[in-house]
Formats: sequence, C-alpha cells, structure tokens
Amino acid sequence: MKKVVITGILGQDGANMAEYLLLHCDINCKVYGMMRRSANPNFVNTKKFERHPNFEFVYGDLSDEVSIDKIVKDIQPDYFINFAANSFVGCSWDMPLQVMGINAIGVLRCLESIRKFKQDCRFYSAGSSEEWGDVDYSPQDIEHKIKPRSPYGASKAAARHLVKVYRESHGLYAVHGILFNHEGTKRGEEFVTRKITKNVARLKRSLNAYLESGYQSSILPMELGNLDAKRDWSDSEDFVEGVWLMMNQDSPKDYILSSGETHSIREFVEKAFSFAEINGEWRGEGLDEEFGIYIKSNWITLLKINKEFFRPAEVDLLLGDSTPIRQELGWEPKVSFDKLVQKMVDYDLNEGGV
Ligand code: G4F
Repeated sequence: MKKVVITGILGQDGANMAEYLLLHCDINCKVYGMMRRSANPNFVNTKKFERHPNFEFVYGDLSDEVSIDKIVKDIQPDYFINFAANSFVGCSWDMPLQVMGINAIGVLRCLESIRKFKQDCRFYSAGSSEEWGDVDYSPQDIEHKIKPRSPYGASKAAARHLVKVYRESHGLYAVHGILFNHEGTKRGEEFVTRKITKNVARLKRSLNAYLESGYQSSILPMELGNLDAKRDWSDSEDFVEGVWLMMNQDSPKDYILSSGETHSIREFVEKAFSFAEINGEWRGEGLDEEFGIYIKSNWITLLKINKEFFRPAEVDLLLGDSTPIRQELGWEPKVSFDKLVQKMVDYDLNEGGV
C-alpha cells in the first residue's frame, strides 16, 4: 500500500486531495494528513474522510524541521504532497518573513528531509500563477518570466527554484505545479470568491427578512476592493486530480493547471447575486461605486467599495495555458466558471450559510 503524506490537510486543497485519494478513486493508499498544533483546530473540511481506516492525522509544522524530519523518517512515504502554506496574498505584505519562511524555506525543509531520509519519495510543491505577477502576455505558459508582485508571489517563485535545484542536483522526483486560482465550498472566507458567496447568502436572508417584516436596518452591505482584476478560476476538486497526475509521470515535469478563461471580480459578483435570484444593478463610480437593488422604491446597498481591501501592488490579469497537461497527461477539468459560482452560492445558501 502506497503511503501519502499531505500537508495542509485542514485547508481546501489538502482536504480535497485526501478526499480524492480515499473516496473518489481506487488507489490503494494510506493518507497521513499533517496539521499544525493549534488550540482550536477547524475540522470542517476533513469531516468526510477523517474516520476512514486508511487515514491518520499527524502533527507537523513547516517552520520546524525536527517535525518534518520525523514524519519522513518514521512514515517513509512514497508521496509527499505539500499544500501547507500561507496562501493569502493580501496579508503577505504585512508578514513577509513568515510568508517566505513557510512558503519557501518550508519547502526547502521538506526537500532536505526527503533527501536525507527517503530519496525515492515523490514531492509536490504548490506553485502559483502569482509567480508571474505583472504578466507580459496572455495566456501565460510555463516559459513566462518570473515577475512576482507580492511577497507571496516571490516566496512561491523561490520554492520553484528550490524544487528545480533538488531535482537536478539530487535526482529527486520533485514537481512544482503552477496552479491558477482554484476555489470551492472548502475555500477560506478571506479569499474573494468565498467572501462574495458567503455575503450573497447572508444578504439573501436579510432581504427575505426585510420583505417579510418591512424592517430594513439590518441589511449590511459587503465590502470589496478592486473589482476590475481578472482571474482564471477553477474548481479545486478538478485541480487535485491534475496534481495526482503530475505525481505519477515517468519522470518529473512541472505543469500549469488552469481553466483557460479569465473573468473579473465584478463578473463573479454579478453571477453570484444572479444565482441567488437577486437582480441588482451598479451605480456610482470609483470608490463610490455600489451594487444594490430597489425594493418598494427604496435603494438598498448590497455592496460597497472599501479601499482597505486594495493591495499595494495588484496582479491585474491572470489567464493560464494548460494545454500541455491536457495533451500529455490527459487532464480535463469538469467544472465551468458558471458551475463553480453556482455550486458555491448554493452551498452557502444552504448548508454552509452560517
Ligand atoms: O481571492 P484572492 O485573495 O486571490 P489571489 O490573490 O488571486 O490569490 C489566490 O490565487 C493564487 C493563484 O493565482 C494562489 F496562489 C493564492 O494562494 C490564492 O489562492 O484575490 C483575488 C482578487 C485580487 O485581485 C484582489 O485584489 O480579488 C481582488 N479583491 C477585491 N476585493 C479582493 C477583495 N480579494 C480579497 N481577498 N478580498 C477582497 O475584499
């Protein structure tokens, strides 16, 4: 039985990877989900598989090489899939050293442990389209120059170089997948997509209450930053299948995972409201722009702009070319942009809408 260590198991990608391996495909494997010690861990994403007989939680921390060494030495894994990271670009200007320490030096700690204790263990490093930042052309392919715009992007670029060095110097099977934005019902609420769908669900409930009671004051608008940035969004559940394909090639090669479509934050907002059957409209400009709706001739603001959510440097446009992995490894995403927005809105209107 193959042994798979997945770091970041409580997060979106780690949990989706474990779900895929344990519940959705017939790979005979034991999954070790690495989590950091915390007083209040949140197990909402691991509910479906945490009692699976082939699953076990292990404690470890990318900032602590002793714990990584122990995991690799004791478990002797066949695969080590690293999804642990500080993955929020927005906060990377506020804590750049922590971001570099986890996202880059943390990867180095994993590579070193594998080099020392289990050289034939296959390693996955979670790269990002943020490495390209201020893009020169679209769609971006694997040859695009590295031009990060944030400490986060720089940390992922550093990890990419480290993976290449360990592959070439020590002969490790190590790949660095360049993943464009990927979302879903396990997504954290600090990311713009989930922030939008959670707020749309909340506003839908407030509007329904207003229509029933006529009492308007409880309708608090959501607040967003730059609506004009464009992202290439996919479903994380589609991406973990691509990651597993990358881990099982004859020889290691880096690939891009992307949908090949780009949409603005504004489009995401409009779709999310329309899937919740809220037919609003935009008015105003710049920082005074709002999205809202007229009810009984009253304008109700549902969304406002807050400059606090703008970044010191923005990545204006991301659009990925994932032709190589589609042609060479047969990866194919199943979930379109519309389906992704609908799935997240439906979830937040129902079970996830607390
Ligand atoms: O959802 P975001 O925070 O994701 P971002 O920065 O694109 O990064 C995500 O994708 C990367 C791959 O491309 C990953 F590597 C990374 O780990 C993460 O998963 O922001 C998306 C866009 C940005 O342009 C941001 O300025 O949305 C804009 N935005 C506008 N208002 C906002 C908000 N972002 C957030 N988080 N919150 C807002 O209120």
